[in-house]
Amino acid sequence: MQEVYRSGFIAVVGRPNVGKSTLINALIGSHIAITSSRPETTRKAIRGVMTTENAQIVLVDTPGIHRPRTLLGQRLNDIVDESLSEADAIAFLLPADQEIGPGDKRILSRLRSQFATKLDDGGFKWKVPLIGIVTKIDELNRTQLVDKLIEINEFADFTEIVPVSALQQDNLDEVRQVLIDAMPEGPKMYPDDQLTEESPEEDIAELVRGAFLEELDDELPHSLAVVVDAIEYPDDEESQEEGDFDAPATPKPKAQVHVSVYVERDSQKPIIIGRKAEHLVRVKKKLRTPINRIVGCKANLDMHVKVAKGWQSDPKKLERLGF
Ligand SMILES: Nc1nc2c(ncn2[C@@H]2O[C@H](COP(=O)(O)OP(=O)(O)OP(=O)(O)O)[C@@H](O)[C@H]2O)c(=O)[nH]1
Ligand SMILES: [Mg+2]
Repeated sequence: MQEVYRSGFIAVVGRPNVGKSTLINALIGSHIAITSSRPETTRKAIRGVMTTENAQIVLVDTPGIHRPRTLLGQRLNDIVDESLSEADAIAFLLPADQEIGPGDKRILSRLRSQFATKLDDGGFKWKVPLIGIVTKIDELNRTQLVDKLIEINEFADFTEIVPVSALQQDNLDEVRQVLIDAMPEGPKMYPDDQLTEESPEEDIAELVRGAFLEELDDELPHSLAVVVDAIEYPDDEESQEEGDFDAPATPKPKAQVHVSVYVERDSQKPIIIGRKAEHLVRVKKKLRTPINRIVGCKANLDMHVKVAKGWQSDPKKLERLGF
C-alpha cells in the first residue's frame, strides 16, 4: 500500500530565545533564519520549506511572544497571530534549561482561546495538533530531562511531546516524524529544492541584520532595522557581449545591492559603523559569498547607515521599514 503524501503549515511559537529559529534551520538543513543569543531576534514570519519523500511542511518561524513595550513589539505579536491563523499544527517550544514561567502560561492561554474548546471534564479539545517541543536538551543530564518531560507533560495537554537539541543535532529525525504525522494529507506545494519563500531582497536584509547582530553587543541590536532599497542586476546584453577579440578583457559588471541600515538615534551611527568603518568592512566581507549566491552573480554591497528617530514606536516609520 502506498503511503499518503502529507503537507501543511506549522507555526513554530514560544517565548523569545527558546531556539525556534535554530531548530527550523536544523530541520531544513540550511541557515534560512537568523539566530542569536539575544531575545527578540526574529522579526518576521519566515517560511522554511522542509521536503521529505512523503511530506512537505512549511515551518513558519515567528517572533518570540512577549509583553510588548513598543509598537514594534505589538507588531511582532500580530505577526505571530497571522502565522497561527494559517497553521495546520502548532509547535510550542519550551527550553529544557529554564523553568516554565508566566510567559509560557500566557502563550498557552492564548493558544487555547484561539484553538481549543473546553470540555465538560475541564479538559480541552484542540482544533489542530499542539506539539510540545522541549529544546536545548544538551543542557540537561538524563535524570533532569526525565523530570523536565514530566513537568511539561503536566503543563499542557500536548498532542505529542518531543525533546531535541538543535545545536547537537540530537533527535531531529524524531521531531521531523512527529511534525509530519501531525500534517493532513495534501500535495507538494513547492519544488524540492526551494527552502524558503523569501525574496532576494528579504533574504539579504536579514543576512545583513544577522551579520550586524554578530558584530555588536548590548542593546544596540534592538535599534537596528535593515532594508534592501534595490538590487540592480548587470545589464544582460552587456555581460554576455561576445566582444571583439582584440579589445582587452573587461571585467564583468557586478550587480549593485543598495542597503539602508537604520538606527534609532544619531549617537548610534558611529557605533554601527565602527572605528575606521571596521564593522561595515567586516560585514561586507562576511556576506560577499552568500550575497553573490542569492543575487546569482558577483555583487557589490552598497550600505548606508541612516537614522530613523525612534522608529520602534512610530507607525509611519515602522511601515516604511516593512512592519
Ligand atoms: N544549548 C543549546 N542552545 C541552543 C539550542 N538551540 C538554540 N540555542 C541557542 O539559543 C539562543 C537563541 O536561539 P534562537 O534560535 O535565535 O531563538 P529564537 O527562539 O528564534 O529567538 P527569538 O527569535 O528572539 O524569539 C541562541 O544562542 C542559540 O544558539 C540548543 O539546542 N542547545
Ligand atoms: Mg528567532
